[in-house]
Amino acid sequence: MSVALQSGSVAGEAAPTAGVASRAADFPILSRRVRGKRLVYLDNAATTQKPESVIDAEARYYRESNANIHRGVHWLSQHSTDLYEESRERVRALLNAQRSDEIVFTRGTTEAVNLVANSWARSNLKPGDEILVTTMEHHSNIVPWQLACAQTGAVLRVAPIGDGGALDLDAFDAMLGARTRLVAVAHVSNALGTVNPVARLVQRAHAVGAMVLVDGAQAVAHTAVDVQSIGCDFYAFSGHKVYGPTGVGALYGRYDLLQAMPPWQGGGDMIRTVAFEASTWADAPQRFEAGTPNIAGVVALGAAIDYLREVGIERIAAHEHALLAYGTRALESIPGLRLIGTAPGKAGILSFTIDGIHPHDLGTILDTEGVAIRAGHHCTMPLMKRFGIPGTARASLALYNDESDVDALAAAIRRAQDLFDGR
Ligand code: 7TS
Repeated sequence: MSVALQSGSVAGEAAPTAGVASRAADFPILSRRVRGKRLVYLDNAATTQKPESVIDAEARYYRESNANIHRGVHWLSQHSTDLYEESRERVRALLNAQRSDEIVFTRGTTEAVNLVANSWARSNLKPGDEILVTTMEHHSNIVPWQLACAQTGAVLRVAPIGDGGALDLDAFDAMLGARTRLVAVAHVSNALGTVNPVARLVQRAHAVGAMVLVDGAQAVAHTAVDVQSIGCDFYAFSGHKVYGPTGVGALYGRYDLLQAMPPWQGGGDMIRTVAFEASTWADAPQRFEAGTPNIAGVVALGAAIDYLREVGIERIAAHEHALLAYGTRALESIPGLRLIGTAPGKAGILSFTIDGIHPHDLGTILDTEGVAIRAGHHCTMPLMKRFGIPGTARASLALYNDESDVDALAAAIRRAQDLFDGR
């Protein structure tokens, strides 16, 4: 993958994003071939590839540092605990949380949302209370709330979106009221790329006394996140979408809230005392980290955060925005292609349908060309219903993509169209 230079740069002056895509060299998998072709990896919203430094960190942990944490008196256990807790501090810094004990390690975004649904929602909601989500939510920010509603008698409400895929802010405001106890909203939509104005939504929600959980799964690798300036009560993300390993992620929660919440899973490490009569709980965040966690994953997530900061999140964002503009122009020039999700300021996601070709067929044909995209409902079935379609084809960008990847995508789509025309 060549270095993508941005148009508009002054001669002799490096464009702010120059060199970002050249970091593709840091990702071993990107040099492999797939089906005899160069791998063009455009499924980054599903999971990102991992740089050598992250792969190394996980392997090095097992080679040099492996021991269980928080309970050992021996040196290795203390060392392992230090590495684990250093990653908590890295996540704190990444999200600009006030304190590291506002960071709970989880298996990922899904588990983080389930934690809040099982702990906060089950202990705070009563019949008639409302949880407000939006039409564009991922299933993992819908189903846990449906379960919590079934358990508490609370009601799930849904703020609509416009045809371009932007949240209808007036409708959102109108749906907030004295019954609204929680707003759960994506920072960035995985199927549309829409970036929600989360700070504004938080302001309005707080004005009626509602808590706000932001699903940051698609945001953290693509934009700087500051939970203090957003003002949210909870923020969730997954390690594997930020160049880190699978099976690890984090929940940010305001400390006073976490400290007032009951545990949702019991076991070792989350207790203060255990007796058969009654047990007492550790403080947050340990209260929510029952059992041996994914220690190696947490350590490698720390390495992924180091990597993000080294490349520079602002540079990554600028690079992806420029590439999105390039990709939008390339796809718009293809006859019969309809972009789904055209909200202003959207993130690096190109979701589309093609007249006469089912998204799954398109995905399969593109795969034969080495172009990896995703096809289907993207775990947003209600959103697909809103657009009256079964699914889309989706190309999603990361820091290592460049114009040659987008060109390969466009060329492969045109070849698929030729194939279908010639049936
Ligand atoms: N929220 C959003 C907005 C997501 O995009 C995803 C995963 C999740 C939550 C769940 O994250 P997990 O790491 O806990 O699974 N999105 C996708 C996707 O778009 N394609 O595959 C997974």
